[in-house]
This record gives sequence, C-alpha cells and structure tokens, in this order.
Amino acid sequence: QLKAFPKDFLWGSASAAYQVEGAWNEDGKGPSVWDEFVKIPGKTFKGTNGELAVDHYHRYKEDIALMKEQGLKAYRFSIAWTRIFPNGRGEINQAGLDFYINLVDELIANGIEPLVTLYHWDLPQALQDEYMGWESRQVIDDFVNYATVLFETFRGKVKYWISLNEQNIFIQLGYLMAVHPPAVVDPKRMYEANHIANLANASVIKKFHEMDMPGQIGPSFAYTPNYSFDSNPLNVLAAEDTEDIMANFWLDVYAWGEYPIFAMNYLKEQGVAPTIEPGDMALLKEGKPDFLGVNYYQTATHVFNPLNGVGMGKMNTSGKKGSSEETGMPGVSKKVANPFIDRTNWDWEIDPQGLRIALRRMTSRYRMPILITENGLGEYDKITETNEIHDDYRINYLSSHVKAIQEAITDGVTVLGYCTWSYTDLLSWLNGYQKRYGFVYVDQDETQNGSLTRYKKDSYYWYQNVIATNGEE
Ligand code: BGP
Repeated sequence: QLKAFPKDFLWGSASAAYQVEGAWNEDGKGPSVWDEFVKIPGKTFKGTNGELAVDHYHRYKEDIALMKEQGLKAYRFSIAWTRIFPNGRGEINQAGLDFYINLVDELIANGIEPLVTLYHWDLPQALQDEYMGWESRQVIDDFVNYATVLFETFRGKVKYWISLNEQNIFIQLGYLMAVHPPAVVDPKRMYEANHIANLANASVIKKFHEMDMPGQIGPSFAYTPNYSFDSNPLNVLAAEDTEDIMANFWLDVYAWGEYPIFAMNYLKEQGVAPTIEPGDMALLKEGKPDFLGVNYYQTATHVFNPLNGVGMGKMNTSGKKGSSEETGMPGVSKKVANPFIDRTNWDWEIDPQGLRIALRRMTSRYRMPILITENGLGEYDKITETNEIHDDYRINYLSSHVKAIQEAITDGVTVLGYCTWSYTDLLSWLNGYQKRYGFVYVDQDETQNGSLTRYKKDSYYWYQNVIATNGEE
C-alpha cells in the first residue's frame, strides 16, 4: 500500500535565468561568464546562446498565467547576479532587482510558491576578470553580499531558497571537461575552486540563519547514483569509490561539513587535494542547510578501470543516440551501458527506480528533508499542423518518476516537493533549443528562429491532473 503525497506537497517546475530570460543586456544588466562564453566559436550547439532565449524577461506574465491555469504550486527560477550587481558588487541596479520583485509578486498573486535559486552558473564576468571568480576567496564575500540583498528584499515572501545549483556540475564541466566557462582542464584548480565554492555555500547558509530568515535554504546537487555492473567485487568496489568521489564528496560537505575519507585520500594520491585553511572546516559545519536539493536525471553503471584505462570522454551534445565517448577515472572506474536501462537520444539513462534509490541513499546517510529541484526528459518534440505536441515519452518518463517518489515516501523518505525540468522549453546549455524539456512548447528552432509563441504539450495536461489529484493521477 503506497502512502499518499503530503497535503502541502510542492508540485513545481523549474528554470534558470540564462536559459529562459533573454534580455541579456537590458535594464543595466552586466555580462556574465555565460554571456561571454557563448561568443567563443564552437562552444555551444551551432552557436546557440541565451541572448534572447525564450524571452521570459518580457513574457513572464504570460508564462505565469499558463502556470496558474495548470494549477502549478511552485515555480523554481534563478536570479541573475549580473542584473542585481552588473559588476558583481557595488551599487545595486534597481531596474534589475525590480524585475524579480515583479516576478515574485506575480507568482504570489497567482498562488504559486516561488523557489529561488541564488546561483545557476551565471557568474559576473567582472569577477572572473578581476580575481578568477571561484578560484579566489574574494568571491565568498561578494556572494554573501549579493545574497544578503535578496534575503532582505524577499524576506517573508520567498520561503524556499537554493544556494548553489549543481556545484558538482559547474565545477567539473568548467575546470575538468572544459565545456563550461572558464573551460580549463586542471584538476588541481578544480578542487581548489570547489573548496571555495563550498565555503561560499556554507557562508550564505550561515548568513540566512543569522538573519533569522523565515523559510528554508539548501543547495541543489546533481546526483547520479552509481551502480556496479555486476557482482564482481572489483566492480562493486569501483562503484563505491565512484560514489565517494562523485557524490559523497559534495553531499557529505553540505550535510556534515566533512570531506569523505576515501575520496580525499584519492585526491591526495593524485596531488590535487584542496588547500584547507584554519577555520575552513568549522565554517563548513556552521553552514548546515535545512534541506538537500537534488537534481535527478539518471544513474551510472561501472566496472573497474585500471590506471592506464580510459579517462574523461566527450559527452553527447549532438542528440545522436550512442555518440557519447567512453568515460572513466583511471584507477577507479569506467562507465558501461546498463543492459536493463534504455537511454535518451542524448544517451542519458532512463531509470525511475534510480530516483527512489537516490532518495533512499540520501536519507539513510543524512536524514534530512529532500527537495527534488529538477527531474525531466530532454527530447526532440514535434508540433502538429494543429499545434499539438504529443509527448507521451515525456509523460511516461515523468509519471514513472512520480511513482518512484511515492514509493520512496512510502519507504520513509521526507520529500518537500518535486520540480520538473523545465516549465517552458528553454536553452539547453550545450545542446541548444532542439533538446526540449518543457510542459510548454516554445516556437524556437535550432537556429534560434521562431515566433516564441507558447503551446501546451500533452504533458502540460497530464501534470495538471497530477497536481489536481495530488499525485494519484
Ligand atoms: C541540469 C541543469 C539545468 C539543465 C538540466 C538539463 O544540469 O541544472 O540547468 O540544463 O541539467 O541539462 P541539459 O540542458 O544539458 O540537457
């Protein structure tokens, strides 16, 4: 017998500033690292960027009207730091702040709970130029200062805050795989920047609590649970080591203020462990979040990988199934296909049980409430001549994941809410506009040409019913 979803469960959906807003240089906004990065030829799919995106900046009322009609309970969005502080700090740009004041007011007026992400990857370029962004401890004060303005502005109005979105992703893709800014391959710099991001995250959470803010705050972690390919103990150990290096390495810090033992030893052996200064570990413990946010898309299955084995491969950003390269950590593990699991056209494994496993692992290790801040299916969608979008594949994906959440709740996990990725279609950082996630189709083709007209997909109506029945469908 499955337990029912809690009465006040936050049925939500999510987006991020750079991926939806557009208006990249309007009303005093300064450039972010992404505004600059997309100008480098070859960095994104066919040169797509978020300069116009889906023009949510000018169309937010229309988008919120669609949310209201659907019955959406919560909308997660991110604030662009460069709208508030065009150069990262200094004078507040009131016009930029006003946009978010209006957005939050409009959501609340329509009965939708705003869930605000402080940082979804769009670091002010000025701070990158001045002191190398996340590589300098100066970023900690600047981030706290920026967040404090938002806490003061939205005190009492915004009850759920996400500190950093997917620190594990922006750090690894930025400093190891070189596909996000600042696009370098340097593990030592990566772990240093990551440690500083941990300190910034803890500092902002600590500040939130010191200010006695009504509400809750936590980071969003991109959790890909790791499986062993089989019962060969070598492979089982490989999967456990991967879990330590790729997941516990962030989650243990958020929840406990400690780095996991095996992962840290591995980094020391590689000569890439971060520099820990006196006071750092105490600060990490003081910045304890109220919940853990999790972005769940897929699982990964591993075998042992010898020291001379495969390293970091290229990921599939083309949308051609099977085009991703082999990837692994020499001396630890290598990712292999899981014979029980199908994949998307971008080679992301579709594994609803993996979400239940993720929620249970996080709960048994940390015993904290969990907010699912992202989950969804990126696929090609077709619009018919009568403007319908029959995305049954997305409905299947989401509905099997909703079921897995209910199973996890029945198992004893505390889940505050569920945000699908994404509300409208939007820019996929590296995959352009052809990889769609939304309930709402946006007329924007892969060469960024389109009317930006919104159309409801079949999944829009499906979720409307999920919300109306509190998950019973
Ligand atoms: C997460 C990000 C989102 C979003 C999503 C889908 O990592 O937080 O911003 O983009 O993944 O990823 P993609 O666009 O690469 O398919």
